Amino acid sequence: MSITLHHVAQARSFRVLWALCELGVDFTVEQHSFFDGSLQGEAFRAKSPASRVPALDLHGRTYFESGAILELLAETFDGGLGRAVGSDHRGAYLEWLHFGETMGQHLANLTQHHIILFEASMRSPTVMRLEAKRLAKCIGAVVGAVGDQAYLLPDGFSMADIAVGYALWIAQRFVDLAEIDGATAYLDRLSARPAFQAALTRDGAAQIYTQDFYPPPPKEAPNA
Ligand SMILES: N[C@@H](CCC(=O)N[C@@H](CS)C(=O)NCC(=O)O)C(=O)O
Repeated sequence: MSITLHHVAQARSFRVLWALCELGVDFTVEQHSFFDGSLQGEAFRAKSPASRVPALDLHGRTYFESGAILELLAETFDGGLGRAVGSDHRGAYLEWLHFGETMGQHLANLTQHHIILFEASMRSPTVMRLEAKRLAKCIGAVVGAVGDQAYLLPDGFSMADIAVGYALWIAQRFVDLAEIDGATAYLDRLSARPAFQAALTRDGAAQIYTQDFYPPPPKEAPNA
């Protein structure tokens, strides 16, 4: 049975792209765009009810929600990327896998304010600064959990690293990782994985982030 990933370059569907590369399964990538209206049509809404990516056609059914898809892939394919019910690190595995979306909410707000809301009057400098700080705090939590380990869990790489690692890969555009001990080293370790590099070759042309860094707006001096 065929596997098709519905993907927008740089979007959360990259998590699934990376996971499929880690698992070494055959799949097709169907590239979509946020700007041509195709995600808003009925055909795509039948795959993903809020017209979001990722959607994954897998063995005759379509799934949405990147975290759920990562869990499902870990349960469907051998690869040791999940942690079974009752196993030692199951709780931490689920916590960090879903923490990817705690980071995701800050990324979504930052993306909206820096990129989507293109007129200055639409943007809130306060939100931009606050969300960058909140995201930095999340990154601190992640590297605190990694500590001296290579990855989030003591028994090695898992889907949790993919969920959080994607968020960290995008987060470097809004937060200076050099200011958070261990953050660059963890991201370097993740992005050096052959499957991450393979996923990058299938990601497609940048659609969302065209700058390497989007600095938070400076605080205005009082009485300015
Ligand atoms: N929690 C969902 C979020 C999916 C999501 O919001 N995807 C974004 C791309 S990163 C999207 O498709 N946005 C289109 C829109 O908001 O209309 C997941 O992890 O799959």
